[in-house]
Amino acid sequence: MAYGSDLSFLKEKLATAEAVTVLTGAGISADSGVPTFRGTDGLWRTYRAEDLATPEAFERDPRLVWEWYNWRRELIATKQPNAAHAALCELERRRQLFWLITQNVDGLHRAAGSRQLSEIHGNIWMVRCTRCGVVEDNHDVPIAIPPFCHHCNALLRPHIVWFGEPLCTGDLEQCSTVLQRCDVLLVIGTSGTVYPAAGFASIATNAGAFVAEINLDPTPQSALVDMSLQGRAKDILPLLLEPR
Ligand code: BJW
Ligand code: ZN
Repeated sequence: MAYGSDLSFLKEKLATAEAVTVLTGAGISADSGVPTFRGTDGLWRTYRAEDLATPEAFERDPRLVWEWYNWRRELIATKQPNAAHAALCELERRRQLFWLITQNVDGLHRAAGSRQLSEIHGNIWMVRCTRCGVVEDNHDVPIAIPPFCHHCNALLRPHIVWFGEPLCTGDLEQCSTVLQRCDVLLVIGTSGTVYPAAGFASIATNAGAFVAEINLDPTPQSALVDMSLQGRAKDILPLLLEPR
């Protein structure tokens, strides 16, 4: 059997777990054709994070930052959720206590039907006013560059958490609750290098959860988790749902 006894062990853990929490990163959407950040074809190979994904970059050149986000919106608009996104919806459907924490801004978990989730780095399909703070859905592709607020006419920004910006307090509280409470944490397709999410696996471990990582490659987290399954998220996650 592919992935051997580890897979059946994890299935057993999931079957007996009362609460399941999942943390996802760019790797789960890689299977849908959305570029990751740090891989061989990753976005940060071509673009410098500090030129684009920081509040300073936006202050310096909002048009440049919006052009990059518009390009990513155009790309993501052509992509669909894959079997891994679908498997997480099914896991949510089967469980009373389930929570999905995603670092992804592409909205593919929502598109797949996940509802019990926190998008801790925001969502590329939402905009926020730099003056009045209103947050709105915006699916325009292309988006007007730069876009302005319909309420107060100030510049709009992507509703995304950039480097050096704090995550939303409500999201952090929810993450803390579901990491402390879970019996199993699945960490899927993340390089585990961006904080605070990079610290989530150890919070769950310290609280006594069984932590399993699913990733194409080993990561800095591999040594601290209870199990590392190496492979594509879209191949492994559906296997977890098969009958034991
Ligand atoms: C597959 C696969 C397949 C591929 N199947 N797997 C030093 C300097 C400056 C800052 C810091 C610093 N030290 C610490 C910081 C803080 C900083 C940070 O952590 N930086 C590190 C890089 C060092 N963090 C922050 O700034 C955060 N805020 C914060 O800490 O606030 C504190 C504060 C408190 C009070 C007041 C003020 C501040 C915010 C971080 C926000 C990060 N946002 C980004 C960019 C969003 C922009 C956008 O998307 O447009 O979010 S960074 C980028 O990385 C993006 C991702 O969500 C995030 C995580 O990346 P992820 O998902 O792990 O992707 P990859 O590409 O790294 O990995 C993909 C993985 O998938 C790989 O492992 C592959 O092997 C795998 N894979 N195919 C399975 N098919
Ligand atoms: Zn406004």
